[in-house]
Amino acid sequence: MTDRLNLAITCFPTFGGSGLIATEIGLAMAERGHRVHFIARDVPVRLRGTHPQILFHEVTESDYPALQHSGTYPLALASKMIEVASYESLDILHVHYAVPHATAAWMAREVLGPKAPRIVTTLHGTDTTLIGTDPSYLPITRFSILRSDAVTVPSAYLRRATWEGFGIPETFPIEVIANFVDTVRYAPVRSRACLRPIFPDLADTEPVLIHVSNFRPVKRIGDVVATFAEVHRQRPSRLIMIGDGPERSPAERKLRELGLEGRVAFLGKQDQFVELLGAADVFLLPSEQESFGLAALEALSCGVPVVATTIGGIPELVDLGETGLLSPVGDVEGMARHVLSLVSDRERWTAFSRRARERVLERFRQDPAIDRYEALYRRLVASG
Ligand code: GMT
Repeated sequence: MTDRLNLAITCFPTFGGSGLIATEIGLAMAERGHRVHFIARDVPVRLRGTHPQILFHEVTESDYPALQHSGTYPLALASKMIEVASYESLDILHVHYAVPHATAAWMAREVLGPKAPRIVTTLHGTDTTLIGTDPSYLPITRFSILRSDAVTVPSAYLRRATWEGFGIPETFPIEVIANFVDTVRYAPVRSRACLRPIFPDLADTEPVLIHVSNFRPVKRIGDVVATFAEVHRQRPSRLIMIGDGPERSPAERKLRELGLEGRVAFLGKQDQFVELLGAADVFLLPSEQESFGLAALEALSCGVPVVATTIGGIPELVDLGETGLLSPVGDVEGMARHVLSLVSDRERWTAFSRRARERVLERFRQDPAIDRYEALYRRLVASG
């Protein structure tokens, strides 16, 4: 076993939490001297700068008319994995998402035979709780999980959901490695200066709520709007919406109907929003499902309390009554009450904010998580 690992990472290159975590793992491994190959459709959004230890391999699909709409991405990806693994003697292929990435990795391994790298699959939730348990994908998702050399998940909730949702025995090892955050970049700053260009008439006393997501139905954007409307009815407030997706237009329409458009800023997809996050008073996440809630972790790291739903992995991230407040899915009034209880009591808010930062430093720092991934890679390579 050489000291330097030759690692390939496959993820979706978009703003989704899975792609962000995969990219940070790759960047951190390169910093530790390993050689890192990203095999993806496009350069991942957070793959910033150039690094001599990082190489990018683009997956390109055929545009041959007969193949259109036939879902050739997994095949093109598997072919690229085979190519990279043969040319570069990969030790590890770390894929994020069971379907189709772990499936493509399995196909590549079948072709490569004994020279194949070890496959690590990280499940993120969307791939299993939302897509993978759909009967049209269940057998192949289950198979791809079981054929991985190691499987990791970001929360104990997702481990249980995977065992139960796929009928996998609990003796099948799934390692929980919680998602992490760069606590230097995501640090409490609390300057409202960055809010002025967005809300020029913002009063110092007005609370600012923030929501960050992909605006998919699972995020219940309607509940973000309804919670904000109720908070604003009782105390004039502002809302910043970061991200984009199918639920954005209905939300903008609803806010116009309510006459609240001047109170809410839709900023679309943004990568650098840490200042805004730090300037906000409460992070709102009323999701129906969330294996972890990475954006909420980033908020906590900036010392911003979270008001969210009691689902999935959120209770593992938010300490109820200490760093945030949780309600059942759809309980808009409860969430509005929680927001008001924080923004109307400065002492309480400050205690939540201080503890949020402390808990993140205790449990969700990047280095210990990267240590665990590195140890896992080394264990797999050693067991050979
Ligand atoms: O739902 C999202 O925010 C996107 C999505 C993804 O697949 O990229 O997120 C999933 O993975 C994130 C990173 O592990 C988690 O923080 C999210 O909770 C998870 N989403 C769901 O479980 C619905």
